Amino acid sequence: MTRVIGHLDLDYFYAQVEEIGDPSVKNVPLVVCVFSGRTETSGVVSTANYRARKMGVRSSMPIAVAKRRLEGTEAKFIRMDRAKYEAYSNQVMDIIKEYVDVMEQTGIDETFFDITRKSEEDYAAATAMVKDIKLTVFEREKLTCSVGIAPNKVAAKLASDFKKPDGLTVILPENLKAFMDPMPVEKLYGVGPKNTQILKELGVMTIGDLGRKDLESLERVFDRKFSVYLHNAANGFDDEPVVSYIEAKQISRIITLKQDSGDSQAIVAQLSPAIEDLHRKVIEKGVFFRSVSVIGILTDLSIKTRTKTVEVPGNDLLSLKKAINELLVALLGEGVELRRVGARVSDFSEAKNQSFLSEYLG
Ligand code: DGT
Ligand code: CA
Ligand code: CA
Repeated sequence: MTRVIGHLDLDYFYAQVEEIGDPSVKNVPLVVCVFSGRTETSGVVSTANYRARKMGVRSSMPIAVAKRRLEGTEAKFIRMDRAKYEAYSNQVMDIIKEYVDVMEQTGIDETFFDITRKSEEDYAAATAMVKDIKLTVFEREKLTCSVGIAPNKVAAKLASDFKKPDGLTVILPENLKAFMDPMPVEKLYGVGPKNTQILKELGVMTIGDLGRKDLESLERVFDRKFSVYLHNAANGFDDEPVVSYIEAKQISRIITLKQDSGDSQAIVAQLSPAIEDLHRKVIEKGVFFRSVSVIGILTDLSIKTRTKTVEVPGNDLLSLKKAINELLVALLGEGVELRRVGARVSDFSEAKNQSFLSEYLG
């Protein structure tokens, strides 16, 4: 079977949403800022439109630096409004869901999807389907995105990043190696800055270089599982299924950590916005949940889950955070490092008596 896997990423997402709200900013450099509040310019750039990027503005750059680069222009600096972007994100994800067999959302503005069955394994049909998805997202939400289609997730992710903005890159199975080989090795999914450094010291610059390394020499520097993953992925073999974390009977959010970590406090700090987002969804759906889970994706890409179930269903944010913290500490107690981490609630019942809230998971 040849799989047909897609990866979709919305273009300059937060800034694009801001352009919808105020079309007058479309023709000027636009910077979405996370103000820390200390002084008028303290804080960092969340993202910027392409006009601002052309002048050297980048995500996570200090706002003061961005201001200097955009001096003398009519640049606009806007405060980040995450709730607004989440609303757009949810709308877009709902559109994609209508088209695909399975969807795995991996961030506020990106998702994997599997359309093997819907396209009957035909890349021409798949391409037409994705064009339709892009058109519908644009017509309904006025947002552009970039999409990659390929026989596996690793390649689909590379493909969505290949042409931006408003790109569509289709990698046919027979072109997979030719497409991947010249790419810088750090673009390969799962290869973070630390591993890139190690690989470069081995003389591995491109994915092609990595594919030519034999397994034994990789195993000298990485553990077996990760070595096998690297070797296979670089040669175009990746069986990782598209897994829907968000099924009808559960709600979940998953994030990729800024760097691999085994420190529960550092992880919770990064996971918090996702937990709050998940909680908003719970309230929106009007459900109580009985089970809370933490999903950890380890550095070797294996998955560990911890679940806590209680008698009395609830939907209280503080208790939810407390439960996730406990589960995470238990999971990390085994001495593992996480690459990605997620939170999930399940076992739903209809929300009714709000007085249960404070007791939940207490
Ligand atoms: P793209 O995909 O290259 O057209 O540009 P974006 O802006 O969509 O970049 P992406 O996909 O990496 O990130 C999606 C959103 O996440 C982005 O619009 C703003 C937010 N974001 C990305 N990087 C940072 C960061 O370093 N700090 C903060 N606060 N937000 C970020
Ligand atoms: Ca994006
Ligand atoms: Ca993204």
